[in-house]
Amino acid sequence: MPTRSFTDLYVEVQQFYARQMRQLDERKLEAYAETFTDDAEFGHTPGREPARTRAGIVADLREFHKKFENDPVQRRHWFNMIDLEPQDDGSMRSTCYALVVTTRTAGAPTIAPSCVVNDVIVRGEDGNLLLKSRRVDHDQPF
Ligand code: SDN
Repeated sequence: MPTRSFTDLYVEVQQFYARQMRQLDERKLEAYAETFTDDAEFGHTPGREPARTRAGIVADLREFHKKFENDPVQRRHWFNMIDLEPQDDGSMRSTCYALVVTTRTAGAPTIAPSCVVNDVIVRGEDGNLLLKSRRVDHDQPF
């Protein structure tokens, strides 16, 4: 197993997030769910039961996106301020900021919600990074 510097890990996590969030924003929900472990837990909205397992994540995101069926929007999740804390067991805690930018055909883009993302990142058997859990906290309570 090659040893990785913190810089290597940090860049790897940035690339992981860039690919992952583009998959979500392009509504490639199966591909997005594949970036989680199969027993993962994912909560994106306070007060809503977190989704569990990859299949559960796909079903939950399908349900969530129904509200845009008659409202074609482009959503983009912008990640920044990634604070990475490697753990003794080889996992990593990652805390970062996320802004959701929504663009419609007319009008100015809206920026909401403003979130803090709490991830636990592990390495899968093939060596790729996977999320064991993701909890998204929103700055503005509903
Ligand atoms: O995957 C994420 C999300 C996310 O999936 C979100 C969803 O709706 C589906 C990573 C980082 C941040 C987020 C944030 C959200 C926001 C959430 C609620 C909403 O947009 O109204």
